[in-house]
Amino acid sequence: MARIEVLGVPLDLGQGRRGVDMGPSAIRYAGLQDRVRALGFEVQDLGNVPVPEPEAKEIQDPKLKYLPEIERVSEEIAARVSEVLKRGSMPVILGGDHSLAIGSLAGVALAKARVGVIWFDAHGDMNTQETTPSGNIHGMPLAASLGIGHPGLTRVAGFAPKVRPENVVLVGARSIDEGEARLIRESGLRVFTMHEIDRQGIGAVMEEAIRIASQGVDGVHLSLDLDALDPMTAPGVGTPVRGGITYREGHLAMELLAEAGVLCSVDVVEVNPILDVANRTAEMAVDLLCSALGKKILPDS
Ligand code: 6HN
Ligand code: MN
Ligand code: MN
Ligand code: MN
Repeated sequence: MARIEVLGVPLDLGQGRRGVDMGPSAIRYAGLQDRVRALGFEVQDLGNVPVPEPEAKEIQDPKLKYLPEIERVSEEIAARVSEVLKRGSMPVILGGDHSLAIGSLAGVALAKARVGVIWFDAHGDMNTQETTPSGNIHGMPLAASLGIGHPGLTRVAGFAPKVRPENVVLVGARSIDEGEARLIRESGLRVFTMHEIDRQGIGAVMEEAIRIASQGVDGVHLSLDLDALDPMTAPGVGTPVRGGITYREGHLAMELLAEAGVLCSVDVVEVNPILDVANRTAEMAVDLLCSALGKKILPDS
């Protein structure tokens, strides 16, 4: 029986709004463990990685806010995630802001020779200290994983890059900063914006996304930023952008991923219960995760 190990990362240093550090609790409160067990998985919760409070720290570089703290947390996440994979379990990392993906992908890349990535997001997360409009590191994790940006972020776990652009797909984008648009074009990763989803449909987009991410790899990492979804469905996020993926598109996307049988690890990030309506976003996160893990409306047996 397949085993899932859950790791919470109450990280809010990568962005400016408090509350996303409560994401792991909110997702657990939404019934994560029972819901995943009901699918037939063995589930172990490893608890949370320790994360410093922003009030106890000072910002040193306004273009890379809380860089030393995020580096340290990333190293810890990387070590923990690679251990989970080496035990033969699937890590599910609960955020926390999206900067935690620097560490989680580093951990996956430590354990696997070659990994593909499907990055669900309203944003590009392809900024660097040179292009960032905010100085928030949660706008940089995809760039960092591709080896672009500050060495403190790109060289987590002692090596770079973690993934090759030909195996990276960004799905759901609709808010890309000027500088990161240039980096996206130069890096050569594949982007399916909301425009492509509207034109081709989420089914066709996901089939192509899965094909690209899984070509020649030992596993595909899903980095699920809840702001990829429309704010009507997932209001509890720090950087909402209207015009996003619907409830049904989100589920179909996850179901196709489950059918492909390529997933090795998952991040669920940017859930902010303080900004939410009655924990709706964490519940959506658990619903989507269950679909990604194979939940069907009408089970086979
Ligand atoms: N996220 N592009 C904006 C920035 O500040 O760099 C927003 C980033 C949002 C990141 O949602 O994970
Ligand atoms: Mn905190
Ligand atoms: Mn993101
Ligand atoms: Mn985002």
